[in-house]
Amino acid sequence: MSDTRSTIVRLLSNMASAKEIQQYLKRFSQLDAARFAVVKVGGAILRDELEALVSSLAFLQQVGLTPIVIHGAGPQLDEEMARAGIGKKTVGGLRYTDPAGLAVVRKVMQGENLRLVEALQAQGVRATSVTGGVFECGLLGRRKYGLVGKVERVHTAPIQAAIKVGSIPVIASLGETSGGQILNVNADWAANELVKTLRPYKIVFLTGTGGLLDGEGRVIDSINLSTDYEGLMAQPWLHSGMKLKIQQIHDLLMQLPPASSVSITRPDQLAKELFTHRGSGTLVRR
Ligand code: X2W
Repeated sequence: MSDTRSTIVRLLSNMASAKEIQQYLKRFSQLDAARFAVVKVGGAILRDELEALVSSLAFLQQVGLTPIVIHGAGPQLDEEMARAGIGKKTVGGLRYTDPAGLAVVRKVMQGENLRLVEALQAQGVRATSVTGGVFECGLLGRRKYGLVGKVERVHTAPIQAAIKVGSIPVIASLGETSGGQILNVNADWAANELVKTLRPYKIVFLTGTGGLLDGEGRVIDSINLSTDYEGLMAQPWLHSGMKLKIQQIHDLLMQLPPASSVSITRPDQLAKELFTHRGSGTLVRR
């Protein structure tokens, strides 16, 4: 069975009616093409779930939609740096990046970007590699973080050019200063800046966990920030990575129109998230 058909069958077996799917399709196809969705893909997904990711993105292109993909490469960087004998140091969840580390970041980011683009193209999906020219950055703090960027401006021209020809832009989280110095940018931060500039209808973070997890490791269905945020942040079981993630989503949503929401799900659940009322993973609203 083709990837598209198997995706549709999976969708239907997840109890979405054709009518429901059509409703969403109609809504999405009426949007300006660049405002459909920003999909952030963590490095772990590229490593472990590339096939599911590719078939979900292929499906979207087959129904005429063009998501904007932004990816990281965290685990791959850990591995490659260890191999190069560069110790890992993080400051507040960000990787301290010295010049030797930056060389690894550039190589690995470009490699992972190309791997995804080639995997998409091998399935007949039009995809464009974007590894520079989008995130104009300043240094976050040279002494504290090294060559880590803080996004100051997002240049959308390379993204718009891809979308115009129906090609999925696949963007690496690399930044550069106005003087041309390449910088390491946290992929969640890069995704957030992209979202603030493009203001898409859907914001999706694809993670291996398939959502935000509660104290027992179960996926939390939905979080309403206006009622749940303070209580959630005070939970002893909420580990620091998750806390940072929720904080970032909170800050992002506060800068977007009130109806905006963020979904966190798995790549094989992307279509279900986009085309069904029930969605999948965790839905965060403000
Ligand atoms: C990140 C960029 C990669 C990333 C890093 O070096 O790990 C900083 O921390 P994931 O897979 O989406 O976590 N940059 C400055 O964010 O990848």
